[in-house]
Amino acid sequence: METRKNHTPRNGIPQCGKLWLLAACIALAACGNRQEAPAAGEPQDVTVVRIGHVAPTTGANAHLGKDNEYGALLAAADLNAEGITIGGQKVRIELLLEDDASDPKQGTAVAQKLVDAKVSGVVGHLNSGTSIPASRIYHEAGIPQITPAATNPRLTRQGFRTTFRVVADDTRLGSALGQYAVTTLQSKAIAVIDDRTAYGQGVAEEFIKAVQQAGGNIVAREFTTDKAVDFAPILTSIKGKQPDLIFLGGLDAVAGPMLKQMKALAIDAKFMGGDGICSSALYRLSGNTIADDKVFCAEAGGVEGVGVATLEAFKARFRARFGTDVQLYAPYVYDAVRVMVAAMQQAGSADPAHYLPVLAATRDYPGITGPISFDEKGDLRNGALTFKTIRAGKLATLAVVR
Ligand code: ABU
Repeated sequence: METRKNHTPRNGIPQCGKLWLLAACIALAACGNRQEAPAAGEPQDVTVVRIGHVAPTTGANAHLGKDNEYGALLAAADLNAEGITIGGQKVRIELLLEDDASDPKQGTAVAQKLVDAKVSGVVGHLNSGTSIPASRIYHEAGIPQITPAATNPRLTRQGFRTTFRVVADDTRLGSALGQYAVTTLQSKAIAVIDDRTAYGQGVAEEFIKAVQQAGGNIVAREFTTDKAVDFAPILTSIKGKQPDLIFLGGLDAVAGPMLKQMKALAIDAKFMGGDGICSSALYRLSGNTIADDKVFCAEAGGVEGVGVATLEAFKARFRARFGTDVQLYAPYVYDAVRVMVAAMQQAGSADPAHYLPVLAATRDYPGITGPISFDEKGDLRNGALTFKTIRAGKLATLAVVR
């Protein structure tokens, strides 16, 4: 156990020097201490700080969820290898990994589980549809939550001081993609499909607004679900409207099969989506059917200049460690864990009450995904968007915009 004295210092660790206080200290630790005793065999002067991580590691989005989990594991491994201290105490970061299966009910259940486990903070969730309901639970418990992926604007517009996001939101994403479709890709007749999730519906609506403002025409509006596998009826209907571009509000697990079925139906339109389709897995999920410069998407972040080499070095390290490429959000997860721990270090405490204001005041934290500053809502200030296409089966960067 850590050295204990008869007061609770700013770092939130109850410390006891007198035996008669031990019972009270143990009770206090159970109630509010966010740092745990070292594991068996671990040096006794190390305290454990627990951070929750949530993503869908089962179901259709499991490949994205595992990617996130690996990003968190790499951040924790790096921090532990660096031998960090918080409030002058040696610390080991321990992750509590949870699976929400992209399901809002499971999302709130695991959020409550992490609150009950008294984690110091949570990185996640991946989906807007799980992040939004879970954010209330973290807010009520006063526990900071940083999403590395959920882009629905509502998430950070609930007045919760505990909610943070290290990517751009769908207002920016949908709007930039709508303009890009009309002005850069010169699309005139555009069909829009969304999967009725918080993300898919939101990004599609922002996209439509921007297309119409830029003078493009929406010639078809269709809906599917994030569980659907047969898109032939809506694609057949869309084909009759002869669009030159089809936009999907949804994730790569829907986009991949949809692209395959577009090919089968001889639909030659370009295909566009938000960050949710902008993954290394999309080509595989499409049955390797994507021709060069036919699919366009935007990652809700990005780096330029020297930042590109830093990010590429991370991706190489990730590949060497996990034997797989970064799929999409792992670098943002890595940054989310590290920026949270940096706030704890600066505050000298892993107690949310102490480090939350420091986290909120983060300015220009040097992340591998670019500088991180939060605005008053907990959103990333001045984040980039990276427009990408697929060439020779791989994502290729077209432009980074701010
Ligand atoms: N940002 C796309 C994937 C996650 C989500 O917002 O649901």
